[in-house]
Amino acid sequence: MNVDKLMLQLEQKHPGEVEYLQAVREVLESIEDIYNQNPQFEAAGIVERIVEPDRILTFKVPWVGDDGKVNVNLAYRVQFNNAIGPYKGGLRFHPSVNLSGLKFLGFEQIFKNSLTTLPMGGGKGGSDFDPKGKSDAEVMRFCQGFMMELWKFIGPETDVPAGDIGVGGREIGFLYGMYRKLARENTGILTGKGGNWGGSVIRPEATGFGNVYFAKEMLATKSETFEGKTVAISGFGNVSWGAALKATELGAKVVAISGPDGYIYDADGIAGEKIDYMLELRASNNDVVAPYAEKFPNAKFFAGQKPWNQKVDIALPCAIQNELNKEDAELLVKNGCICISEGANMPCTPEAIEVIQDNKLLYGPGKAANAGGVATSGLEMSQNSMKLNWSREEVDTKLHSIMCNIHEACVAYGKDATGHVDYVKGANIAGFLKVANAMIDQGVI
Ligand code: NDP
Ligand code: 2IT
Repeated sequence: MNVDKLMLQLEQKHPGEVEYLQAVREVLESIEDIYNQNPQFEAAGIVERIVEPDRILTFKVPWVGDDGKVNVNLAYRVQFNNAIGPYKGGLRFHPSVNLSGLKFLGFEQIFKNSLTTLPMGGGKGGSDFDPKGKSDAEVMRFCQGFMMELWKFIGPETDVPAGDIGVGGREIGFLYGMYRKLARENTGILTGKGGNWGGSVIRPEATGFGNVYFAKEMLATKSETFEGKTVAISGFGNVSWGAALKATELGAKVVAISGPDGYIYDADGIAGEKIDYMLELRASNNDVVAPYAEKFPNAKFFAGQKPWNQKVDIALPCAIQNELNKEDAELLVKNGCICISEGANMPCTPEAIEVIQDNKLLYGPGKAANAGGVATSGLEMSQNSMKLNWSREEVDTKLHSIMCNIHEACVAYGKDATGHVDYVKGANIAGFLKVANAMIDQGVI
């Protein structure tokens, strides 16, 4: 394999799909050596096959607003690779959703899901529908319209969607209700379900908890812990909420959290009732963080800024792709940050990653560090298959051990002669090998 040549061909085939091409290049660069040392991969055309999705479903979702007007949104499901299990990955409802974004997310999901050691292939879907500012009834009608089309293409052994940005418990409920009606079945076709209709405990917290568990393992390689450390987190969504809870529990102080309007800095730490207040703000359907500084006057609000210009020990980007750029990385390094662990998918730009790695910070890439969410989805699927529910302690113990195993896999494939661990390389190689070997075992299909 020649990465530059392959990338040139892909750029010609998929012009303008910037995020997808970015995600593919990173993986190919990591696996290049191991790929070329093992000619069976080239012989089976693994790279040419793995970079293209098995299929992409595109459909429209017409729905009626509360004002009686008809709206039409575009929707997709990218079924990327199912060599090791049913397609698995979230649904994103956000105005920025387009095919390039979903292809990058579906591609990353192949390797992330492989790293969890659970039998899940890679997929992703979503729509440019914006749940923000919509009434519950509007969200329900949209979700019902979305599922009216998608239900034919998913199933517990075929494709199992879940949440992502803009898709949480409420949306999963509306989607599940429509599936159940159309298919006349109660099966585990979605994860992130409610606790009394097939959901798993810990799934809401799992991505954030898992991210902190992964960072804890990285810190331990330097004989460090979360105890007494300061933490900055971006986004105030599902992932950042779980990360803030767990980091606080482990003795760290979360001093900055951002929303789309800017970030708040609270030297006293954002914990307890303050996290509850953040949840209230989020439930307001605006996702703003500014009012926090009015309620807790020791805190300061920085309009339109990112939390990466604060001096912190640990940074957890948990909002969206390409949100932490080269300048942000330089600031974090300059201010003495020792660890960056990605709760979001691909939040650091390639230039930022270069700065972070050149300065040898502990850096956990999303496909390893945020795999706790989908891992717990896998545990939800197991419970659905058995028609049993595990306790909170059982699920959390399994999640913790999966995150430790992912960390070990990254170390196994990412450690160099000096003892430094390149977690990007480690995660990409470990995730790739399992899927590639499965594809070889199963022939050219
Ligand atoms: P949520 O919808 O719960 O929250 C995301 C929040 O981040 C929204 O409030 C959004 O606001 C805000 N946001 C968007 N862009 C920015 C920005 N540039 N700066 C600050 N805030 C911003 O999504 P999740 O928490 O579920 O997802 C967050 C990230 O984690 C995504 O990258 C997702 O792919 C990833 N992830 C999620 C998993 C899960 O289980 N949910 C699992 C693994 C990864 P707005 O709507 O205004 O843009
Ligand atoms: O990016 C992700 O891993 C998710 N949004 C969770 C996917 C899942 O199927 O739980």
